[in-house]
Amino acid sequence: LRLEAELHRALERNEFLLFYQPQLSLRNGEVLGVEALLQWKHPERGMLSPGSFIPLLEECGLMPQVGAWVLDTACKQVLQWQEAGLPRLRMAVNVSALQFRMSNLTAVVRQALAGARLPAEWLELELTESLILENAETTIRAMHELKALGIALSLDDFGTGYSSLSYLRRYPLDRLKIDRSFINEMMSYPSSAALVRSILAMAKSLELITIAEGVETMPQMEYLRTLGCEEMQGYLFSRPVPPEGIVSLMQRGE
Ligand code: G
Ligand code: G
Ligand code: MN
Ligand code: NA
Repeated sequence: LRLEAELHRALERNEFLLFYQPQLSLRNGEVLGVEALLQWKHPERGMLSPGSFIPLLEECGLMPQVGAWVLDTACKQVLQWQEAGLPRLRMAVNVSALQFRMSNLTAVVRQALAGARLPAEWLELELTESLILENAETTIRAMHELKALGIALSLDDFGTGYSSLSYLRRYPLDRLKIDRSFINEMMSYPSSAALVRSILAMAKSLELITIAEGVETMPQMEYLRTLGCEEMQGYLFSRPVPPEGIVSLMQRGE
C-alpha cells in the first residue's frame, strides 16, 4: 500500500505534528491542561487526522517509534509555552493498547521527561478501555510502574467498553474521561443522562477526577457543572489547535 510506504518516510521528513485541545475546570473555567493529538501533514493529501492513519501505523509496527516522538514533543511543548509566558499546563498524551504492550513505555516516558526537564506530575497518559480489559495482571503491574515515575493516568472514552466501575478499582487511575457519545446524547435521551450521572457518582466514590469529552454546547456545560463533573474538553471552548493557537487563546482569556 502506498500510504504505508509514505508513513515510513513521514517521520524522517518531519511530517508529523501535534495539535492541542484545552481541558478546562468546570468550576472556574481555568485552562488546566491540553490533550495532544497527532496530525500528519501529508505533502499531497494535506492534513490527515489520526483516525485515518493510526491503525496503519500500528499495522506496520511504527507506533512505538511515533509514540516516542509524540511523548518527546509534547513534554518539550509544555516548557516552550512556559517560556512564552503561559502558566504551566498539564499535558495529556494518548497511548494505544498496542503501543502500551509493544513499547517499553516506562523507559520511553522517563526519557521524554528527562529530555524536556519536565517534572513528571505534569504528564498524563490517556489509556483505552480495551487495554484495561485484556491481561489484567500484566497491565496493572505496568501501570504501577508508570505511576511510580510520578505521572498521572487517565482512562479515555469511558463507557464505550464493558468495564464496570467496581472493576476499575484495581487500576491505579487518576482521571476518567466520559466518552463524547454520552455527552452528545445526554440532553436528548434521559437514559444517557442517567448514565452520565451514575458514572459521575461512582467515579466520586472511587476518588477519580472526571472530565467530559466532546462538550459542544452551553447547556451541556451547565448540566455537567450542576452534576458535579470537574473538567471539560470540547469544541465549545476550542478545537484542537497548533501550539501558537494555545498561546493566543490563553492570552485572549486573560
Ligand atoms: O481522526 P480522529 O481525530 O477522530 O482520531 C482520534 C483518535 O486518534 C483518538 O482515538 C485519539 O485517542 C487517537 N490519537 C490522537 N493522537 C494520538 C497519539 O498521539 N497516539 C495515539 N496512540 N493515539 C492518538
Ligand atoms: O479518543 P480521543 O478522545 O482521544 O479522541 C479525541 C478526538 O475527539 C479528537 O479527534 C478530537 O478532535 C475529537 N473531539 C474533541 N472535542 C470534540 C467535540 O467537541 N466534538 C467532537 N465531535 N469531537 C471532538
Ligand atoms: Mn484521548
Ligand atoms: Na476520548
